[in-house]
Amino acid sequence: EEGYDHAAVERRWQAAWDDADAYRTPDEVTDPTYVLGMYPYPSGLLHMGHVRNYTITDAYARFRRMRGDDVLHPMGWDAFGLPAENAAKERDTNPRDWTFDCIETMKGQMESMGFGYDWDREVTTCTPEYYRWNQWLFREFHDRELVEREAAEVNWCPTCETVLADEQVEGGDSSEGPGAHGNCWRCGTTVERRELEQWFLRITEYADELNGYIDDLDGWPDSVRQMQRNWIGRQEGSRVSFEIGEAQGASNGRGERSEPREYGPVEAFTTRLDTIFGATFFALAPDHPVSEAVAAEDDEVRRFVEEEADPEGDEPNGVRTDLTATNPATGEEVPVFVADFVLSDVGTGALMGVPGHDDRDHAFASKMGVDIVPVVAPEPGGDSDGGDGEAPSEPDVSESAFTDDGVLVNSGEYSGLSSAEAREELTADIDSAEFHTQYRLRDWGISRQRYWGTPIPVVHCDDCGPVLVPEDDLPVELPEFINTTGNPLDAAEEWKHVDCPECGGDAVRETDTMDTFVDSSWYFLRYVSPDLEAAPFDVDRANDWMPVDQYVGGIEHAVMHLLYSRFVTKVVADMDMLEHREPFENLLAQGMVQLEGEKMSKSKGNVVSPQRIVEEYGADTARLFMMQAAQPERAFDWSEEGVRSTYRFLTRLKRLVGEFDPEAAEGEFGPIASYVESETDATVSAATADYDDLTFNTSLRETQELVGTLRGYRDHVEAVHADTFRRGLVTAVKLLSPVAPHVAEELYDELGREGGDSFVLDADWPEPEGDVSGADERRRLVENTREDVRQIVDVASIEDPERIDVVVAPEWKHRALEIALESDAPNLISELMQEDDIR
Ligand code: ANZ
Ligand code: ZN
Repeated sequence: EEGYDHAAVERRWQAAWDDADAYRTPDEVTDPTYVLGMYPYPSGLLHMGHVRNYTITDAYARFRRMRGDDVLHPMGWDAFGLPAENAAKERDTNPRDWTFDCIETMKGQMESMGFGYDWDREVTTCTPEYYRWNQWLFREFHDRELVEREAAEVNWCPTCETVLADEQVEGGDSSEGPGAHGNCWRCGTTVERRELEQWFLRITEYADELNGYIDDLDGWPDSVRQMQRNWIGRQEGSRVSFEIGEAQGASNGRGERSEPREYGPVEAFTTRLDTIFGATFFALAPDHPVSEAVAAEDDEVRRFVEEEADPEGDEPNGVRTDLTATNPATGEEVPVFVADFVLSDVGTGALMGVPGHDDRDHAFASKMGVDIVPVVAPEPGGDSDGGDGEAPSEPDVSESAFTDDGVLVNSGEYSGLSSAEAREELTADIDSAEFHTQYRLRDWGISRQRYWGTPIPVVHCDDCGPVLVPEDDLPVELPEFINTTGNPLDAAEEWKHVDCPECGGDAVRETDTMDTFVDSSWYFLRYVSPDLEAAPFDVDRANDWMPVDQYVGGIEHAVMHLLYSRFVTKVVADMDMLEHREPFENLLAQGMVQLEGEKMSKSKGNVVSPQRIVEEYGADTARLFMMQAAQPERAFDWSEEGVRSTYRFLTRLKRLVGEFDPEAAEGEFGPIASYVESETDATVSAATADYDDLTFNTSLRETQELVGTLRGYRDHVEAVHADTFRRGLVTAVKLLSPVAPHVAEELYDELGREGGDSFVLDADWPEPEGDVSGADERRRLVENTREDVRQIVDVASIEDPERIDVVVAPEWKHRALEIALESDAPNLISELMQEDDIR
C-alpha cells in the first residue's frame, strides 16, 4: 500500500507556520509555561537522541499551548568547546566558521522536524553578545567573593592539553565524589595531575543550600536527586585535634639524637567521635604539611610519599613515622602514620584511626601491627541473645570491624552511652573538638587552556597582580584563531599585551578561557530577553517565566550542568535579579535510543540517520514512532518495522478522514453513536492525563484505539452519525497534533477548522462532553438492542476484544456470543467464554 505524500504535507505546513510566525512567544503573559530542552552542542548533525529530546519538549509545549497556557519554548546553541577547535585544526578553518556551519545545518534539520521554536529567541553562546555576560557574571561573582585564584592540582589531559573539571573525568566511580581518578571524558586518555594557577567559582559556599533544596525538588527523578546528594556529599561529624610530637628519644633518620620536635595540634575530621577511645593510631595524607616536613628528614617516609603511595590501590599502604599523637580522650600517645588511604582533599587530610570500627582502619592496623580495641558494642536486646537491661557485650573485632552505632564500652565515663549521645557529649567535653559539617563538593575550577571559550576578563600586571577588566571594557573579545599547538591565545601577541587597567603599566591578558559549563549555567535566563544589551536578562521577564516548568535532557547532565545551573541561579537570586532560587521545577531525563540493545553511536556504527527517516517517512512518523515506542524516561530499540507501521497508521488515518463525507453521513444518533461518543470522551480524559504526565506512549495508544473504533463504526453501520463521527475524528487529530503536527494540521484543515483557528495548534484542547467519571459504567448502560449488539461487537472487537465486557451490557452477552460464533471471531469467542455471566 502506498504511503501518503508526507513531503508535501510537511513542506506546506512548515511554510504556513513560518509565514504566520506561529511560534512567536506571546508578549502578554498570564499563564506562563516554560518548556525547555537542553540545548545541543553544534557538532554537525542531529542524532536520534536530539530528536527524542526535542520531540518530547515540542509535544509538551504544543499540549500546554492548546490547553491555553502562554508558552516559552526556545532553542539555542552550546557553541563553545574543544571539538570545534579540533575540527577547525583538522579542516584548516577556524572554530567560528565551523561552529556556524554546524548550527546552520542543525537548525535546518530542526525545522524539518517541525519543532515549534521561537527562533527570534535563539541564543548562541559563542557570540560576544552572549559571552560578555559570562564575563560580567564573573565580575559580579568576584564582587561577592565567589571567585578565587589558587594554585591547584588539576586534572590534566595530555592529549587534549587541557585541564578538566573533576566532573569531566570519567571511569572513576562518580559516586566516590569529586577527584576520583579516571579518563578524559572527550578522548579517553588517562588523566594526569598537574599544579597550575586556576580560577575557581566558590560553589562550596552554597553547598548547604544546594543539598538542602534537593528534598524539595519533587518534580525531579529520584535517581538524579540522589546523584546530586552523593556529589555534594554532606557529612555531619566533628573536628578533633591530636597533639603531634616526636616521641621521646626517637631517632630522626640521620642517626643522631636531638631535641624532640613539636608539630602542634593536627586536626582530623570524623563522623564517629563516639569511637575516640578506640583511636589507636593517627594517619596523615602523603601531602599533608606534616608529612612533607617529616619526609624532608626521614628517608623512609620520603620514599613512601614520593614513590610508594598509591591512593587508588585496593590495599591501604603506609609508613610509620617517629611521631606520636596524643589521643585527647585517653591521654595516650598513639603512633602516627603517613598513609595513602588518607586523601588530602577530604576533610583535613588527617584522620584518627579506629580499627575496631572502621573497615579500612582495620585492614591497615592488621597490616601494621597496631592495637585493635572494641569501644562500641551492639545495642543489647536487639539480638536474639540479648535481653532487656542486659549489659552490652563487646564485639569480637579481631577479624573484622564492627561498624554500626551501638553502646559505648571501654570508654571511661562514657561507657553505657549510645553512639549518638556519646558524639554529643564528647564533642562538648573535649577541648579540641567541635561539630563540623563537611562536604565532598569542591569549588568549581573554570580555567581552560583553550581558545574556543569565553576569555576570562582578567589582566595580569607585574605590579598590581591579577586585575579585573573594567565593566566598560567588556566584552573581552576573542582574537582571530591561530592554528598552533598549545593555546592559540598565548600566541596572540597583539591581543595579549595590554595596559594595566589600574596602573597603566605593561600587562598581559589572562589567556585561559572559561569552562563551557559556565555558558550553560544560565542560558535559560537569556532566552527571556535574548537581545537585551544592558543586562544578561530582563529581571521582570525572568520573574514571569522562571522557573522552567519542564526541563528535558540527558541523564549525563545529572550532576555537573544541573548543579552549576542551580548554583548560578542561587547567586543571581542573591543579587536580587531573580525571585526563584531553583531553575528547574520539573526534570525529565530521557532514555536512550538504542539499536539491538546498544546505545546508538558513531563508534559502534549503529546510527540511524534522522534525515533518512524524515525523507522516507516524514518527520511526523519519526516523532510519533519515538513517542509511542516507550515512556520518555525509558530506553527503547529503534525498529524499522515499527517506523513502517507508524507510517501505515498515519496513511490510513489520512484516508479515513479523506473518505468522510459529512453530506453522505445520515446515520441516526442511536446507541452505537452514543457508544462512540463515550469512547471519544473516555479517550480525551485518559489521553489528557497522560499528556500532563508526559507519558505520551499511553496517550497515543488511547488515541490509536479511538481511531480503530471510528473505523469500525464506519465499516459496520449503514451510515455514521455525522456529528459523532466528525467529533471523533477531530478529537483524534487534536490528540495526535502535539506529536504529529504536520499531518494534524492537514487533517484539521480537511475536517474544516473550528472557530477562527488558523492552526490546530491554536485550537482548544478537546474536552469530554459527557460525564467521564462513570465512563465505563455508561458504556455498560448503552441501551442495547439485538441489532445494536451485533454492531457494537463488530465496532469494538476490531481493536480489542478484551473490552467486550465494558461494551456489551450483561443481558446481551449471550447474544454477543452467538454473533461471535456466527462470524467466526476466535479471539472474541474465547473472551466471551470467560465471562462469568455466560458460563
Ligand atoms: C574515625 C572513624 C571511626 C571513622 C569509625 C569512621 C568510622 P565516611 O567513612 O564516608 O563516613 N576520613 C576522614 N578524613 C579522611 C581523609 N582525608 N581521607 C580518608 N578518610 C578520611 O567518611 C567519614 C570518615 O572518613 C571519617 O570518620 C574518617 O574516619 C574518614 F568507626 O573517623 B572516621
Ligand atoms: Zn598594574
